[in-house]
Amino acid sequence: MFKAVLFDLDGVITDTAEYHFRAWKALAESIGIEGVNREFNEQLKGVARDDSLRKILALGNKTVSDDEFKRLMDQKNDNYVEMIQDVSPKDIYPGILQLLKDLHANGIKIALASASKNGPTLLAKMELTNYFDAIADPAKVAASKPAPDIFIAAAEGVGVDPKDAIGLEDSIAGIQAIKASGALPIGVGRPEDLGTDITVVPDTTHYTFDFFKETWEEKRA
Ligand code: B16
Ligand code: MG
Repeated sequence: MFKAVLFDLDGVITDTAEYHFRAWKALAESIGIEGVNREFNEQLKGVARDDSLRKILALGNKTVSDDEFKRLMDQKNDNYVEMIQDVSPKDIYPGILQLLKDLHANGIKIALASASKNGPTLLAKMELTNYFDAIADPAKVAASKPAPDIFIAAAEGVGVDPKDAIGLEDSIAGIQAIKASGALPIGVGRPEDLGTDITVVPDTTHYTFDFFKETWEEKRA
């Protein structure tokens, strides 16, 4: 049986992946870069703020000074932070609260493995902080997703070997990170985006304790 579940946040616990997309699109357009559409956005999902900006600048064949780079990251984040002001418990994706309760009741550790520096603020706004036994700090990990570091840190935070954990993700970078950590990925989204070699569910209503037990039995037992 698995001992921990490592949660991504944006796109797994709530719909903030959509706000990240809108904020990056607006930022790109403000510097004359078109093409940050939903297809391109799949490459940004789960990717840290600086790495996301690098990908967008590469898309537009643009180079900027270090000062300008920092200013652009701040501009995107200020816009994003404004968008998430009204996030509340109503915005928790269907099934997630019940899942957290069931995991807790069954002694399964719960950890956050989000790349977002806004993660703790969002958990607080959704009144979910108390369910988490550990929150990995993305500022303290060496390499961002698709590197496994944040999932390894999240597992360490709850004293569990990543091999004994399930990782939840909506992004291809995050799925790669989970695989590299040794945890078992269960993706939410489309197999064509996340891979046909792993378990992928279409939405978070499928994220149930029973389904996780079945999947673990099937893949790991
Ligand atoms: P921030 P996750 C990721 O969160 C987002 O998917 C990604 O779009 C964002 O750029 C990244 O966090 C950094 O977020 O700019 O708020 O620090 O999916 O890992 O929960
Ligand atoms: Mg995500």
